[in-house]
Amino acid sequence: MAMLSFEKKYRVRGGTLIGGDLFDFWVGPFYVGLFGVATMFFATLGTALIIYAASQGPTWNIWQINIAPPDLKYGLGLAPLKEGGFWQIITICAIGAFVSWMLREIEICRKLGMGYHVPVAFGFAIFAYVTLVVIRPVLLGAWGHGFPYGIISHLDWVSNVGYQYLHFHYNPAHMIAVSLFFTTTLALALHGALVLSATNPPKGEAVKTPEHEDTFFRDTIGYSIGTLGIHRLGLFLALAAVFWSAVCIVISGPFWTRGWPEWWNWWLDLPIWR
Ligand code: 07D
Ligand code: 07D
Ligand code: U10
Repeated sequence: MAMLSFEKKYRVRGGTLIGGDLFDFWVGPFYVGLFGVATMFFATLGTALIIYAASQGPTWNIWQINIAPPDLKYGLGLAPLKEGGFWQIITICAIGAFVSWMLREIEICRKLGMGYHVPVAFGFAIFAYVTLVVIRPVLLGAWGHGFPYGIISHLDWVSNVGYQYLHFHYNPAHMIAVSLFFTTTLALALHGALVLSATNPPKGEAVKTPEHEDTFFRDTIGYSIGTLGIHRLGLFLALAAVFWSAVCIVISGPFWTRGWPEWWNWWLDLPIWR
């Protein structure tokens, strides 16, 4: 079906989660929906607050703008605007915008009669962000444990928190997450390369079939996961990478307060060595 007639067929009302027909329409290519309006509301307010908070700071240098969370002394309470309050409201706006975006994706999936894989995947990214700015700070008892909003300052936070545990590479969940991220890029490179090699031949040559793709990997490594399987694997690898990232940071502090190299002493302490 050509895209234009397809659009006529599916661009009908229905499939919304709440609100019935309210905002159930398109603006140009964008589906709006109640959650599109909610996304716009939170994103606009959040961005305006970032710009206003930046105007109260010492610099307009895009790399150096820094909107810091409250001092630890405020614990889990509200802070004055210029002492972390902006960060707190911006965090609420960010979560509001991300969750609304995910719900809008769900409505679009429902309209199209598709699975919810994309919103579920985005949910994992939101979960990692919420782990950093809500779950871990709450477990540690202060919003001040969230990361600051700034391009360079958030890198400083990652480095400082890493060294707080002496050597973050020794965090076992970080190892799993890093390996999964590396595996994700390997899988995407193999998949992209394989599909292009089969479906984008030089002019005049025939496009090859999935059997060619299967056979390539059977001849090379003895097994092919298949054309559907590689997409399942890719999604699994990426989501697992983000999940283990959330684990690696949430255990740092709330569940392990010493250096990560020391965690490995359990190996030296095994009774079999005694
Ligand atoms: C390519 C999709 C497009 C998205 C883009 C990001 C903004 C921020 C805000 C001026 C892959 C848009 C950026 C809206 C502008 C202001 C106030 C996605 C693509 C292009 N980081 N991080 C970056 C965020 C965290 C880390 C770049 C966000 C954690 C390291 C960009 C979050 C930790 C490095 C950025 C977030 C961490 C970066 C490129 C949220 C652990 C880099 C991102 C909401 C996860 C790299 C200068 C990219 C860099 C980088 C955005 C969280 C670590 C500015 C929005 C706290 C080590 N991060 N980050 O391409 O060059 O993502 O930094 O959680 O080296 Mg970060
Ligand atoms: C949080 C992003 C969520 C994004 C959302 C969407 C917008 C809209 C709009 C473009 C999780 C935002 C959207 C804003 C934009 C438009 C239009 C993703 C998030 C919701 N590390 N480390 C990780 C590596 C070291 C440390 C994760 C490698 C050092 C700390 C990953 C190395 C020390 C933390 C990872 C390395 C250290 C991490 C990040 C190598 C520092 C974390 C990925 C090769 C001295 C963070 C949950 C991630 C984490 C994290 C990789 C080194 C410290 C596994 C490869 C040794 C403190 N590191 N790291 O989580 O787990 O993505 O966060 O050396 O907190 Mg590490
Ligand atoms: C994949 C694939 C595949 C494909 C694919 C893809 C994966 C099978 C078939 C897709 C992949 C690609 C295209 C490759 C490139 C992608 C990446 C590298 C990923 C990163 C992407 C980007 C960096 C792009 C990011 C762009 C974004 C997020 C778009 C930004 C959009 C907007 C700002 C508009 C969003 C719309 C919303 C929220 C709703 C609609 C709203 C409007 C149109 C505006 C009008 C507003 C209203 C009506 C509401 C009014 C607002 C109110 C009341 C609030 C006001 C509040 C105030 C405070 C003022 O596998 O193969 O091929 O293609």
